[in-house]
Amino acid sequence: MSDRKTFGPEPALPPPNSHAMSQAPDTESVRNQVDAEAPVLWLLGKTQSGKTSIVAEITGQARDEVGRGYRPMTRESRLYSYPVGQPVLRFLDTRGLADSVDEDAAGDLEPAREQAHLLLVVVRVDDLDIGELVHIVADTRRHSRQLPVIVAQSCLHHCYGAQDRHPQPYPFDGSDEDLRRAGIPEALGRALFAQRRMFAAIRGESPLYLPLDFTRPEQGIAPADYGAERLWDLLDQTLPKVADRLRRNPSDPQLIRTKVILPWATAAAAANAVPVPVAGGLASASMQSALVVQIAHRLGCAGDWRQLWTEFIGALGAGFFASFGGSWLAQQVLKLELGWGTAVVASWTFAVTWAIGEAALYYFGEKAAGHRPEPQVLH
Ligand SMILES: Nc1nc2c(ncn2[C@@H]2O[C@H](COP(=O)(O)OP(=O)(O)OP(=O)(O)O)[C@@H](O)[C@H]2O)c(=O)[nH]1
Ligand SMILES: [Mg+2]
Repeated sequence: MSDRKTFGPEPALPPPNSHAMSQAPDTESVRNQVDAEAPVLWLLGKTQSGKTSIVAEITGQARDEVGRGYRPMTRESRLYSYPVGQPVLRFLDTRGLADSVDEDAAGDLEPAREQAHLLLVVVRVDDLDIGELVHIVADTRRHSRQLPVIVAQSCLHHCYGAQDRHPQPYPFDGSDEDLRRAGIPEALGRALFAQRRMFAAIRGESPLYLPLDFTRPEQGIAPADYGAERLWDLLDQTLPKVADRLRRNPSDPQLIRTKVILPWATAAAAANAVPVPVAGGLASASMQSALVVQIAHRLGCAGDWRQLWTEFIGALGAGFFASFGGSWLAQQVLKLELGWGTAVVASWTFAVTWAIGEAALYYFGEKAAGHRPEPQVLH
């Protein structure tokens, strides 16, 4: 491993005047050695397929590097250590392959191959023009027979109709059954299958498949980290020693706000989906019920959809809507420092959906902690 080439931005030596310079040299060399031993996850895919979005989702780094369209974003390979300072895993984000043969990106392949302990191939689920990519994966496997390969099939909603939403709970396990899961649009099943068939000829163990949709909150496709749990499970499976030490707490309230409440509130506002308790009745499939049930599950409260929603609405009561005011809302959203969203965020449906999310966070958070939620806090 010592002759492996390395990429930026992790400097091999500390910058002048840094705190690290003042440490004893042997401490520093031990640290460098630990850094160098953390396994490398190599992200490979065409440009704008979602590689950097995966790094950002797991590490919280590289958010500024996520692209906004079809322009190639990541211009050179970068190695991200995670967690910073005491890395147990490193992400090698390589330049995206262009649609036409790309000499420059090809130059990155050899050093990446030498470094990788796990290959994560990223393909947009509706892209079948992936012959060159499959060829590179096959070639890599010829060199490293044992290298585990995960194929992330991203941007699932590209195969959805206007009314379709992500099936919940996440139904995919990477087997052929994925192609006919209840609740998935037929077009998605066909696309998943067509891509997997292209990877089937690769030598050695079959790749592990991971359908996912990592969106920016303002896209309003909820949840914004669809498939993240499955990604963690696959890391557990392929890198069992490190995954345990990496997993972020899925019940962290701030994470729930950005990954669950914000996208659902945006989606509800865009569809002008009036909350069911206001419209009257207890329909089982409103956007707000999906939001509440997801929060309950994330916080570790078991129960089926109807049971959790009914319980929550009962606890909320009419007083919630009677006393609802919007002034706190702007503060909550501003706290997230998203720097976007005006019209949608200002709408009443957004505000009330957000408030329902906050209430669910409190209610199920208290329950999960073994406390009795206080009704007056909800009103
Ligand atoms: N809907 C959806 N959008 C995604 C997904 N992954 C990435 N995107 C979006 O696609 C665009 C490109 O994402 P990046 O993560 O920058 O893609 P990349 O593969 O790193 O791109 P390059 O650096 O150009 O090679 C961004 O607008 C992302 O928000 C996904 O799973 N679903
Ligand atoms: Mg990128």
